[in-house]
Amino acid sequence: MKLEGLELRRVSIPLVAPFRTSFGTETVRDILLVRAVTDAGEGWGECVAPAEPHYSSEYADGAADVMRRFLVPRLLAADRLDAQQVAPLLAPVKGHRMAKAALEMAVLDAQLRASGESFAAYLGAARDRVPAGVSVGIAESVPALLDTVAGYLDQGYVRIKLKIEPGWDVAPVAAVRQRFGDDLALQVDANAAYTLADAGTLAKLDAFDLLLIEQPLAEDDLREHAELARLIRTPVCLDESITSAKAAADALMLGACRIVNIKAGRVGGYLEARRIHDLCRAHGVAVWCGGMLESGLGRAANLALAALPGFTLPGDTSASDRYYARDVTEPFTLDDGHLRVPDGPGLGVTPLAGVLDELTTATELLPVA
Ligand code: OSB
Ligand code: MG
Repeated sequence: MKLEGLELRRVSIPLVAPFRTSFGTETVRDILLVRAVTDAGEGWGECVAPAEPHYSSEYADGAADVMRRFLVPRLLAADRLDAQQVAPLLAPVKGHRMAKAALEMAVLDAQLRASGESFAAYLGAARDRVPAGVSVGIAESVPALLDTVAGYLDQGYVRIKLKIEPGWDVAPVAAVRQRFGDDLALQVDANAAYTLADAGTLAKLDAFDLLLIEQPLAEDDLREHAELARLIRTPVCLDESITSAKAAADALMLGACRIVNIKAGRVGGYLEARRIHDLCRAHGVAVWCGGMLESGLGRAANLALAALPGFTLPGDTSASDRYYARDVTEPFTLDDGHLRVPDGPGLGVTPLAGVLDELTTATELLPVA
């Protein structure tokens, strides 16, 4: 395949409700989409970098900038290109994994659309539907949280994840456990809001039989996570800290986590995500598919990844209407607590031209003529 052009497209999609985490509140997703134009057809990628650098150092404008200046020119210079070559070609540029992941995704989509193979088949999916969990933001009050969780359970979600932060942890978790019972699959995500000095508070969560606690400490606190893991019974799961297969291997060997959240964007792409899956599976470590409030394009790829055999816990792979009233693709819907894994060529979904244009705030085609 020859890459002939790369379109950067910003879309702005209002969330159905504000999403509050320990690092901030989002009311709209300002997403950077990329479209690879090749001699074999086009392909779509979605950059998960949020508008502001609070979850991680990357942010959407920064991702667009590094693509434009450094990444896309390297891909355009290649005579022939396939998805496997994207990461090696971009390796001289340090970091910027979310930007690199989006480009690799677009090239892989173009390649698979051309060959007629689905993301799921290419990655090695073992099933055609995956269980849907839902990530519930920090609420105004405990009664409001209970209402929100009740609504999701009515819709059929099979696992609830509560966002926590200092001051919003033991009480909301206790209330949800009390109201919905011991059978509810329940976990929490701190987005790095605690320090080791909070181990006493976090140990109080042991009483609620949580599936896991996600990223309690800072991204670079691997050693501290290992120490915390010895002080609490709830299994520690890492999200922000797992930036590559190497980081995952380090975390497992250090005892920093027993479970891994895999997000392809955070680790530089779906190929690296699959390597983390393979590593964890070989070590008997459970993984699950995280999310970054993706549009239908990123969601399609996440569902393919979540269908791999090592994804033994439900992911943050929720239905489109949990996020958006109007998505750029046909919406993904819940069916008995599950989402269908797309099986068409490439991502198996395509942007709806009219809706995409209405949601688009800027486009730019590289190289500039
Ligand atoms: O930490 O998993 C996270 C959303 C944006 C950034 C970080 C995270 C999240 C979520 C929601 O928890 C996941 C989703 O439903 O897409
Ligand atoms: Mg997380």
